Amino acid sequence: MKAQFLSAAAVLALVAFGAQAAPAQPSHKITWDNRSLMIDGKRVAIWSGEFHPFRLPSPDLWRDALQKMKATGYNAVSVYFPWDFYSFAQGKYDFTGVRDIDRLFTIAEEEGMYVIARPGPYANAELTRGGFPGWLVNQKAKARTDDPAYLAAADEWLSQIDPIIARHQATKGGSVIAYQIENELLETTPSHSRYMQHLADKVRDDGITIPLFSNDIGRNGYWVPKSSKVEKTVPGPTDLYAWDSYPGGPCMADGTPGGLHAAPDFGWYSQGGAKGGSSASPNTPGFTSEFGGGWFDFWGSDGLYTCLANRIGSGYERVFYGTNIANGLIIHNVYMAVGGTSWGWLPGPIVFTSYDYGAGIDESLGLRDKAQTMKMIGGFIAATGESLAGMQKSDPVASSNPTIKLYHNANPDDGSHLIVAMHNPSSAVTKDKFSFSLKTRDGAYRIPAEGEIAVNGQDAKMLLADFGFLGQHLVYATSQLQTALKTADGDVALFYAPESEMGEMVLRYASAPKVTVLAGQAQSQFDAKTGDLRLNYTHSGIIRLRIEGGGRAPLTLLIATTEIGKTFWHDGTVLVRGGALLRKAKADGGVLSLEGDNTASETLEVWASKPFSKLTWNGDALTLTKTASGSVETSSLSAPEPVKLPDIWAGTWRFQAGSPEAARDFDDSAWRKADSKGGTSTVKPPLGQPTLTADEYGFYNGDVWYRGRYEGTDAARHVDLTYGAGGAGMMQIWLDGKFLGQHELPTGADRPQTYGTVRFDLPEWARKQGSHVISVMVRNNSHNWDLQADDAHKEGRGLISVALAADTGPRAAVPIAWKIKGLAAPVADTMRGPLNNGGLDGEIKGFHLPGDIDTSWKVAKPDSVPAAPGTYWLRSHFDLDLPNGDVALGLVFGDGKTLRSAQKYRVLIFVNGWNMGQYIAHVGPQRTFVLPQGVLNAHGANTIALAVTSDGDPKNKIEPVHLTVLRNARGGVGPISFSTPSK
Ligand code: IPT
Repeated sequence: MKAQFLSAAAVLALVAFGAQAAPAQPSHKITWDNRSLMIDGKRVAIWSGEFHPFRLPSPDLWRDALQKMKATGYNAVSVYFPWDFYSFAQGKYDFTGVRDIDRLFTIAEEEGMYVIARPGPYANAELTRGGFPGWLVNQKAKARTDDPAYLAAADEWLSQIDPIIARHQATKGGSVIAYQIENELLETTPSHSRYMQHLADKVRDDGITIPLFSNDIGRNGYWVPKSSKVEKTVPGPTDLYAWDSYPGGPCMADGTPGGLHAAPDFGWYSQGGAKGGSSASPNTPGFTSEFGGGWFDFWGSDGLYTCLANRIGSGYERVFYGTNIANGLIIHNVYMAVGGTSWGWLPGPIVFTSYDYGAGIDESLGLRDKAQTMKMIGGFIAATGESLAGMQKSDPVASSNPTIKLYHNANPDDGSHLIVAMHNPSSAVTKDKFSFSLKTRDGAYRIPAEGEIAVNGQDAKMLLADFGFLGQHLVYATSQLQTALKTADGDVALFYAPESEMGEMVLRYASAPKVTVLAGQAQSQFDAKTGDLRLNYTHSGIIRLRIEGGGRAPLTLLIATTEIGKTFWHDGTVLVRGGALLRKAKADGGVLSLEGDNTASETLEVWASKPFSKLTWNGDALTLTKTASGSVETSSLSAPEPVKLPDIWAGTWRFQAGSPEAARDFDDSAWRKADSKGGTSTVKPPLGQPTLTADEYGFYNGDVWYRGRYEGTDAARHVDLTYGAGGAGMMQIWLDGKFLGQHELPTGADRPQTYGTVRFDLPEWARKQGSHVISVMVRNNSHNWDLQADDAHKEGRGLISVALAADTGPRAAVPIAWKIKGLAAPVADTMRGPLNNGGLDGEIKGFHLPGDIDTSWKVAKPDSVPAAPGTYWLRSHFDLDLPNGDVALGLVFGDGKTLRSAQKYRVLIFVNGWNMGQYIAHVGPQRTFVLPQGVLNAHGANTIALAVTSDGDPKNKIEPVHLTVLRNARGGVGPISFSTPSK
């Protein structure tokens, strides 16, 4: 029933549940049953979060992201590898710099994180073409089928990426534990089945020996392992069955939260019958390969990320992820754990630049409150380890109050019990109290013996019974376990519950132990008959107890409020209260070196598994005072130094016009003729017209220009255009150098229009005989993704059709001879890659790059530059000298608050040559653009170049821009290399 995989991983088996180093071992196995994965026979819960390195063009910060994930409770990271990010052209791939995924895997290994690899070939992920490379759009073969041409292309990609994954898989000493083939393939015809089989065969041929799975688009029972043999499911070439779900409830377009949803039972407690969940694949562990950790936001919304971060926030995490844990979904990936930036032309047509996602770790890599909650849930998972991963559904346990439902699981191997308590339905937010009766090996109990347990608001509780930890034995507790640590001075355990709730905890001893209340208030009583020591207390601050004797190692119990629990950091070797982040702890010869971040001058309280007499924080020695709790209190940490930012708006700006292609006599002799009759676009020109779409000519990303010549005729009174431009895309048109106008695709819905039709009237003189030139610029806001597997990514971009028309009657069959210009693939900029630029004149000339290209440009006040329709460029240079640490900056347009401006214009933002996004003033909602260090030179010169596009009306001038500090913490991941060459 289960496959076995040999591996040579050394560190892997332990990274999840503690950082004790182990000797390297020659080989490891990944196995599984219907409860969990096992690594070397040891059960593990895979508590994973999604992170997109391609959405963070600063590889040194990948380590920052992974350290923050680990510190907030994750033991695994799931990563898409979008094909187009790595493919410059057919047959041409690059894995250097921001595409150096070998480095990503190495960082994951060094940081002790398991990896789930998702190389597609299809990704989705709100990316242009769902991650398909531009050149694939020109393939006639239907994508994601077994058409040989498509399979050959997919194989080309897998041949590139698989060897990198293969050498980092757990079975070869790396940390990659699972491999996803395809993504959400909802077509299940024989052709699609053969395609899936082909992928699996290819991946195995490439030396991948870790378990394979796919990501079912919901719990449909698609692509379940063939051995499952469950009726109505679709078998696939998989080892594990996995699916995604986003059940959290929406935020409305106006930024207010929609109604609360109840958490669905997707596993052991599902009423779903044959299909789905564990029942669809009875021999494999519950596995959700994407479970909502936020959602994306769209052009023209009212700005949803703050709402999403709260709606899919701490309460949601406890209720929904708690329900998942109760349901046995023990391979669990939160999408997204870390927000990102869809820089350049990465974003799919719906989304704007920020892919913050309302994630726990925001786009700038700051920790939201919900990340602190994840730290507590992850701490629970780490502390319960094999017990939790070995649980099964157990007998129903009745709640004394029907407004509360209880899930009851138990581990048949070690006898431990898990009760997950929440409202019934779980969408309720009332305050309810309950008790329950439970029989364990320790006896039969009414829990709690005194009073009741509360669930207040959107919350859930994961409670343990008959649970052994360290050398202690927990009979039960109504407070939740956050972490436990063995120290030289005895054991330490941290429990929590919301402020002012009653708590009860029973521990088992051979004889009466001595109980000392060190801080706060708690009552204890010992029952000599059972050996039960019962503690009763009300959660307030931190209650500290020291329990000695009774046949066990001394135990320091810390019982905190939930809010105070969030201030603790733990990594299996230390427990630290205070600080903004704990990155690393190293104990060596009595010196404990801590690395982490702090945003203020504060003290730390520290417990450690190894004795120490000296303690450093980021290398600074601190003085220590012993406490009665077996910890030390440190002297104050140094506060971060203030960040001094230049006022870039007040700096020197230089100006250059940027739409020379509009001029009647512009020399387009080097442009390609657009006269193809073929093409793969799903939208076609009328019969007789040439194919104008940009892909047909090898221009896949960004802006594209057309020039068409025709002979004047009285019938040419209007020009009708159909163009494809993605969400919030636009076009501008000139006749003989005169601006006729522009058109923008409507926005404000999360399924925007991606192509449109528009008519412009032609001036009187255009009807005159003689040659006329139409110039058109199309701002291509990317290709559709292919979620439905219907080749939607092939919908054409650029011009689709153009016809001259008379006032009435049929369109004039006036031939137009077209030429086209974009940025041809493969791009010359191999550092920034194929998605950084389009075909603006300034992009081709390098106006966006750092260096001194602008020395001959006119100095201008940026908001008073000569107004002309089209695009103009503004450039400025500024120096930075940021304090070392975790310092994140953003670029803000206007006041940073107004959702949409009265001014109508859009800007491509280039920082040191990197296209860090698109600002559309009147569409919104994004006004602050995250600029990571690495793209920014934190200690030296920086160049900003703005390509501003408008109709030239002076009232549509650019708003002031300024830099802003998004976060300033002392500490950080270390120096971030700035490797942009000066040109
Ligand atoms: C699912 C995709 O697998 C993922 O790539 C991403 O698009 C995500 O959702 C949404 O952010 S799509 C599914 C919700 C239909």
